Amino acid sequence: MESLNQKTLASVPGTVRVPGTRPAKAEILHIGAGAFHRAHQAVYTDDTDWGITVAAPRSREVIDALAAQDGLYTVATLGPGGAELRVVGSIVDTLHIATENERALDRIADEDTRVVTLTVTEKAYRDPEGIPGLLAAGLARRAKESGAPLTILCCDNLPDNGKTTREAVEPLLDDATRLWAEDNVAFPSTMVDRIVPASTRATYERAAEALGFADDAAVEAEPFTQWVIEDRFAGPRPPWDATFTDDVAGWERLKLRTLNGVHSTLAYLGALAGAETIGDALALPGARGFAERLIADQIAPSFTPPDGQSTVAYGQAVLERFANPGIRHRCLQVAMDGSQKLPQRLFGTIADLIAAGERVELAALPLAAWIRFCLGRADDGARLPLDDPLAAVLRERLAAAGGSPEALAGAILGVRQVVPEPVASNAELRQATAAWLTDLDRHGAALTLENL
Ligand code: CS2
Repeated sequence: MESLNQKTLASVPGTVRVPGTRPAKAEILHIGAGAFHRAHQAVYTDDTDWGITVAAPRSREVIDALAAQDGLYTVATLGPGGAELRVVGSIVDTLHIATENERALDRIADEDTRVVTLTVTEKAYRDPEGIPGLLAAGLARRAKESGAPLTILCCDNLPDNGKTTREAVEPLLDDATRLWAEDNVAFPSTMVDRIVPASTRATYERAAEALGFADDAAVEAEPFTQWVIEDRFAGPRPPWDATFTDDVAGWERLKLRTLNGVHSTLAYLGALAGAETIGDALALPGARGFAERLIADQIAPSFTPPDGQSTVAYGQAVLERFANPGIRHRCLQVAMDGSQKLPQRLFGTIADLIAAGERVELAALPLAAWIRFCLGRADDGARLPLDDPLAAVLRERLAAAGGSPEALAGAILGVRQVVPEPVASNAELRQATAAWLTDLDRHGAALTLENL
């Protein structure tokens, strides 16, 4: 089968939306070629006349597929009425950082580059040799060459993600670049939202069938999409149809604690119970009721949502999105990197509940489910992969704790890089976690949920 590309685009059937005039250059350098970028920022950009160079840090599979297709690929939106397909044309160039480091630095320095966007996962900001180092070296070159202002926009699910990015990059700058950056580089915070499962064979087959051409970079996503951006750009702002605001922190907290918090909760409980997807986990008897209680009794009282928002109503909408039968988001995909995700998804909630003198018993169940997940066996004895940068630390601590639930809870609560005070030393939380661990061990996750 011939591939989708600029030439074959003209023969794509009218049922698939196609881009008009493609952008002539890339004002945006995006780092991280994952499915999320292709279904989120690249789609927002496709509705403008700006273009993107997409850079992959390591794996070159996606950018090679994109390059062979002149940057074109399909997004399938999977709603209740079936799939709606659209070819996206905003990506005009690709770059492989591992083998083209110089070109990557040139692109950061290039005055035509106005914005650098990032989807590199939570853990990438902790590795000074990785993306922060690249950004710092690129900024040094930019400061020396054009000196043109630049916005660096983190689109990863971290709280205060602009500040997190700035704090990862700033210490790596030499004095002259730091001085220049103070006035010329902005790190706005953002809240990004769209459920985008990893592409599977079904994704590629659906795209090929609709297009009549092969598409090795196709992605699929839910209909919902949202982007809230702190309105603090250095230099021009892309004309994205996003919400620009002065206060993005409230939106980040609402999304991280509610959507992502419940996502991780369902991922661990679901994986233990043998559910394949988040939708399957939510359909377990008792799971939806538990998710609703977790939102109403623990997540909602932990913070004040942005003006006009209700955490409970937002949570209900999130659960509807999780139940979308078109979206097959695997529990194991959401479960990965728990040590990097749970601080902002769960421990922040627990810390604020403790500070407010509230009970934390229900919030201890997702923690217990994560601990049991880290032990590596589902309830039916099947092996569960621990895909986490701290896997070795977590395993070692659990092994040293022996089998008692109290000791297991204490072992994980004691991981300083992950669990903040006062969460780590809270006796009620530790006891509740141990009690849930006992339940999970005796009855399994499915029955624990059903018995709630
Ligand atoms: C998910 C997110 O994989 C995960 O950890 O919780 O990718 C989630 O789907 C997105 O944040 C939704 O916007």
